Amino acid sequence: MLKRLRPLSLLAAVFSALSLASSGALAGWETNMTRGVTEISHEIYNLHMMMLYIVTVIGVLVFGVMFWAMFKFRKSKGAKPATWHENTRLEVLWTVIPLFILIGMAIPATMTLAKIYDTPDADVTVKIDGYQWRWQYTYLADSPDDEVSFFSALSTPRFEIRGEAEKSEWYLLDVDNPLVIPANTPVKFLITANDVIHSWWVPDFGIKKDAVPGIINESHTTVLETGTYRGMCAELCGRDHAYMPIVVEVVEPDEFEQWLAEQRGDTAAAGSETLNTAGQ
Ligand SMILES: [Cu+2]
Repeated sequence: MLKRLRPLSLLAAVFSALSLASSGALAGWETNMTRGVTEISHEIYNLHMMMLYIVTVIGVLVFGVMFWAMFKFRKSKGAKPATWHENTRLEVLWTVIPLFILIGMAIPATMTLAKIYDTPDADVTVKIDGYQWRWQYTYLADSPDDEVSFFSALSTPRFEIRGEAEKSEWYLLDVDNPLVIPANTPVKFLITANDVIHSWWVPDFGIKKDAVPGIINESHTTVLETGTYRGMCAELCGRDHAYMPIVVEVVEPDEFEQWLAEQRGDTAAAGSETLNTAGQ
């Protein structure tokens, strides 16, 4: 009786741990990838979950059969090894079934990948330049005079990094000038670098694109929700690689237009000032 109870109580312990995890008591765990805020990030997330379920079922089945066989046909119970060789039907089955599973996984994965690489027309185009160790954002316009360009650098104070003060909420994840883009609007990114290879990574958008000197990589996004999203350089790019975060403010389209007009005004004012000083 006792012998039968032991595996049962073990099972009960596993189930209570699982229910604890799902009840939210371990909500801080957050081991899964983010669902994100764009159509593509949702697709990537769903794809990831589908794969996870498939491999979980396969794992449980394979290990289940393996442990069941090891337990049931153990030597101490007097099990005798079978002597048969080659079973064509079995071999065809264990080739064909995984083949169909792989095809079933490859089709949706390829479709999502094609969507990631397809760059449709966009209302806003931003050129992203990676520098050691900051980002430059340039809003491209038909006329160069209307272009808006600025640098975005880490704003976490040095004394927080040196441990001389308590670390703020967005320690190493805050910048002086965030990238601003409109919500529910197609935005295209032209990603490149000025010195070494960087990588522009914002998990909530499902974007991680290498910024390579001399090459322009394209990416696009349509963010569905306004808010502040954070990322970081994802390619080891030198001493301060860990100190070049990305902050993107996603705002309503009219708010964005207003912001861009203000930036243009600033750029124009700064331009005329330089002209004036040059004339004097
Ligand atoms: Cu970098």
